[in-house]
Amino acid sequence: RTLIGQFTIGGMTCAACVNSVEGILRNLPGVKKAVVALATSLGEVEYDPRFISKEDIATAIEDAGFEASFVQ
Ligand code: 9UX
Repeated sequence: RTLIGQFTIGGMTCAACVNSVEGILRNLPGVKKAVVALATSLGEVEYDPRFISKEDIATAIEDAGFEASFVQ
């Protein structure tokens, strides 16, 4: 199973922030793909809901010092 989660990510100010958030996301269990865009503050994550929830993905972003909210 694969779901797509879209997040608005606050607090990213440079390209290294983007790499950092992508790295965090890609290392989470159940995350198959993660793309983060600095210009739009958007992150799109493909994940398997058997291993991780949208809420847990947002919490991981916040634990890294950024703000995360769900799109839609
Ligand atoms: Mo850039 Mo981001 O110098 O956590 S890495 S602001």
